[in-house]
Amino acid sequence: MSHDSSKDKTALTPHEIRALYQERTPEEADWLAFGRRVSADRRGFLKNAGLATMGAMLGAAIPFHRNMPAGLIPAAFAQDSGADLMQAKDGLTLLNDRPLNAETPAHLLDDDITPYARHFVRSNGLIPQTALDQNAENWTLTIDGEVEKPLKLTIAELKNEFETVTQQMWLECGGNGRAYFQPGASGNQWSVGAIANAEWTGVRLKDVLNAAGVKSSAVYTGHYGNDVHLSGDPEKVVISRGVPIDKAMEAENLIAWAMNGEPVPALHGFPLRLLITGYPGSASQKFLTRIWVRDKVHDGSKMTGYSYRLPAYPVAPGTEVPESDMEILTVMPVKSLITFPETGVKVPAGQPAEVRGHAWAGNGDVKAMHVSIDFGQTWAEARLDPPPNKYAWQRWRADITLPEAGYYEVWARATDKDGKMQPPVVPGWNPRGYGNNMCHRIAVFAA
Ligand SMILES: Nc1nc2c(c(=O)[nH]1)N[C@H]1C(S)=C(S)[C@@H](COP(=O)(O)O)O[C@H]1N2
Ligand SMILES: [Mo]
Repeated sequence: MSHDSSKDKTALTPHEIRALYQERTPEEADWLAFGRRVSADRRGFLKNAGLATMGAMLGAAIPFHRNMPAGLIPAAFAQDSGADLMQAKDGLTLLNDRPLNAETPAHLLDDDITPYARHFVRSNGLIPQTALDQNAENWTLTIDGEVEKPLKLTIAELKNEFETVTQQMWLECGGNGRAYFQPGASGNQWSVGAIANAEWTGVRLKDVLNAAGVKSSAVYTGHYGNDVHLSGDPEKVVISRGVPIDKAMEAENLIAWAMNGEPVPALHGFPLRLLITGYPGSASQKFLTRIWVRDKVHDGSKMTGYSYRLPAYPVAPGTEVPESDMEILTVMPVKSLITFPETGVKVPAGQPAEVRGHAWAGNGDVKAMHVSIDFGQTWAEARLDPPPNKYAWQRWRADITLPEAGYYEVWARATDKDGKMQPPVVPGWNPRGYGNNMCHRIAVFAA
């Protein structure tokens, strides 16, 4: 394809535009894509035909075009809508397409190992070009900061120099259940489906940190990826969270290159992603490029303010909590899902019917599982399998018999190893709607 003809400029697709900016200097790409010339002060004013070209492609005039720096790909072109990537997903509910966020209805999460097609997607920025192109050729992971020997590892070195581990790991967004808070909280309105349990392959985070030699001054990790900020500004960090160093050194955390036996898909962090167990999903950096070992609590993007933070004390719904009273959300609370049957199902009255799902807890194992068919008046113990490995979710099953025709609800309640249970109502209101672990319930009609 030739980009040199001025006639067919409007024919460039967003993909072709991105390719130009990858292959050429920003100035060349500006000129080739839009006829934009760099002015003497290098701010690259768009003029005449170039401005008209970009405006035509955007479908709108650009009032502040004089402020657009050279080499800035308009964010509107910086990524395809994502619809193409979502086509391989099966039955997910799209909450936002820019950034791409989609959750999975509970009844589609019945598999023990969540297939790619049903794994929720949570993006804070745009999927990086390297992931879209499945290009891991020059990928490196840097470990630096409070370490004896900073490392810069290729994926081949990770694979060759450390023991490979494959294990199931659940991953839940800290905002899962946000939709049920009253008053509501801003952000993606996740209902129950920002949870999944895939099988991940990689190396232990602990082994890599030990190879770098963690200094006694280490306090926290800070994670970085190469995804693109929604503004398109390469200087802005999309999200950079971290965990206390003791948590980071837990044996089950992984730096993974494969999910369910395939290279980590673009939507889930190609080519490398971190998996921190038991913490909100935001600690599990996708598109992982760097782990900065800090001598203080990490203060990266979305570590501070109200992001992924809870009030240090219980507050009444709607309270304005001062920022200084907010604490980092760490261990995720105990929780469960009913994945079979689907809500609204009809079952015969007076006959046993199977109900089943999964249970998980941020502090490790789930100890017990109960179900109720009478709005929480009585609870019957369900059969609960041990996890195949620590921090995989656990299968539970129960047989229920609905005594006569009518409307029932099945409620499910998990109890963790410390005896903490899921509440029947939304717990702990907080300004941004994190950590809702209320019992999952489904409607069942007996006939
Ligand atoms: N680089 C990067 N890593 C990230 C995110 C992101 O936007 N960018 N989102 C985080 C959040 S908030 C969650 S819940 C999980 C979601 O992982 P998934 O999209 O693979 O389900 O990734 C985390 N890691
Ligand atoms: Mo999240």
